[in-house]
Amino acid sequence: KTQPGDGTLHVLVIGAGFGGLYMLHRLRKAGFKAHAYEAADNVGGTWYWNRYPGARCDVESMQYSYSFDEELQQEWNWSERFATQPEILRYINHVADRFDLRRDITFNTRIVAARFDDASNRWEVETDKGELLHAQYVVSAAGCLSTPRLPDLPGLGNFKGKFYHTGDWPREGVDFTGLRVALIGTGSSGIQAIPEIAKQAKQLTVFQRTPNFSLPARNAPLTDAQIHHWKSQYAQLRKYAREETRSGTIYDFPVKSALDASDEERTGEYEARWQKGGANFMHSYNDLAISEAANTTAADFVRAKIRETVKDPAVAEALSPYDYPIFTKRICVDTEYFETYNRDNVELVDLRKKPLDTITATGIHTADGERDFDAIVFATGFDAITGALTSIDIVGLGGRTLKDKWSEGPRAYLGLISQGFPNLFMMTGPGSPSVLSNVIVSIEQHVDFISDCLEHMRRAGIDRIDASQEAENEWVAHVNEVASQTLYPRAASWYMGANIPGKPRVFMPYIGVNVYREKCDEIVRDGYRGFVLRDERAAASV
Ligand code: NA7
Repeated sequence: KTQPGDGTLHVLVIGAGFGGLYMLHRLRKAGFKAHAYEAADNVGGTWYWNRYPGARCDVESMQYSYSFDEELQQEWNWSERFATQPEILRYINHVADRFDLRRDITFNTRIVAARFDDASNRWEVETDKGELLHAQYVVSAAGCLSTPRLPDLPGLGNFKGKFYHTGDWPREGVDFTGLRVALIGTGSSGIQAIPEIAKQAKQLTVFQRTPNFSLPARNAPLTDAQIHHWKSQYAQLRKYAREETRSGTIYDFPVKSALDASDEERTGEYEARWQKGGANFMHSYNDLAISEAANTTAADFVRAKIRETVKDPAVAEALSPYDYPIFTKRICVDTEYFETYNRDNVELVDLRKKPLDTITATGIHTADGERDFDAIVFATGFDAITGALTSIDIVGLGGRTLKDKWSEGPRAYLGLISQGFPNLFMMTGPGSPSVLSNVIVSIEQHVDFISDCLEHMRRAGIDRIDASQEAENEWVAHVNEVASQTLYPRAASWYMGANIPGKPRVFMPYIGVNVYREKCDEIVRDGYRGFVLRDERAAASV
């Protein structure tokens, strides 16, 4: 039996962001009965929720878009080098309409639990409305930076003003005009929001625990020539990004070590890339992520830029990161971030020197006293990579929960299937390139892999796929081995789970979207090596 009857879905997709939408499209094209469930009232995922002022993608728009349909990539026109959140959301809506995807999406419905029934070989999935759904396969496209994290600060419940999280921003927007605003957190979201809120608010006070390295975006409208450059050779450029680059993004790639350049040459190279803008700077030399001596030359350059830009030397010093190598925490890309600290209405509070004690009814109390605020913005990040999965009560074989299995660190073969949770595929899961790649490139690869796999299973009369314990163990060890050859594990970053108290510290993303793809292809050629496939006829005769 290849077609489940009785209302059972072939495939239930969790989420209608970039991942869920393309998954739905591919599955429908392949003739599967698929349906997506989405917590929001519309499509967009991450780009639906993150509506804070200044929200923008820091991968260039000509690259941060789907490549699966030539007409789509030719017809869509991006207006800027780095697209704003509203423009990306318009694009996703366009895709949903163009491929008529909404008719197979249920909105305003959050998946809260999923239990695998061994006997029927089905997932029983529960929604927040108490509805029970049945599916042969579940694909989680619930996102890797989609579970916002509000820190557990004493007294937050007493605050009389309004507070917001950047990752769950009010749909109607927020007007900060005339208000005294506190902003906690200086990761990518904080760094994008700070310059915009500072322009509007009466007073903005930034509470910083760890300073971040940030590069100027040099955003600008796209020119016809730039658009033509991409559109006239999209197929080749996309292929190159997918197959030849570690991050799935094309930059000006380096040819030499930073240590083989003279001081003068190096400064010239860094300056040229700083002026060019965006993450090009990361690719100045080929050893910045692996050699501490090389890395320090880049970090020193950025620290000098901070000192040059920020007029008050004490503030510049507080904004300068020293505790971890540059690029080992997610690099930030900004527009006038450091310049914003020269404004009269902006203050920086260094929480390392003046720790935060408590939130009061009227403001924030730190070691040097209390400041009053009308609003607090939390730019405090996400339970990254695993949060969306562990917040669903997922129960696999033998009644074991995914949360329990992952209590010592997340484990999944290729980041796709965790042993003991058959027929549950994860997109951008732990052990896949996810956040260390242009995530659209990762998503497209996952979707193609999963859809091809389900088609293969249908053809072969196979109705269950799991990972072997051995293959999963080897993959987790391999992900860590690759990371250990770089400087990445040197930072207490959310790549390591270090931003969540009590979360096990394991390096989660796989470095190298191109290598990952090659490995996946090889595994498929070897008959899905490392996966355990069950022949449904054999199973039925047991
Ligand atoms: P991030 O990068 O996790 O940044 C969160 C920031 O919030 C970071 O500066 C944290 O400091 C700070 N933070 C977190 N908890 C606290 C508490 N309790 N007190 C003070 N400061 C705190 O999240 P973003 O949303 O900026 O970016 C996430 C990704 O989304 C981004 O990289 C892009 O890929 C898109 P810490 O460094 O932990 O000391």
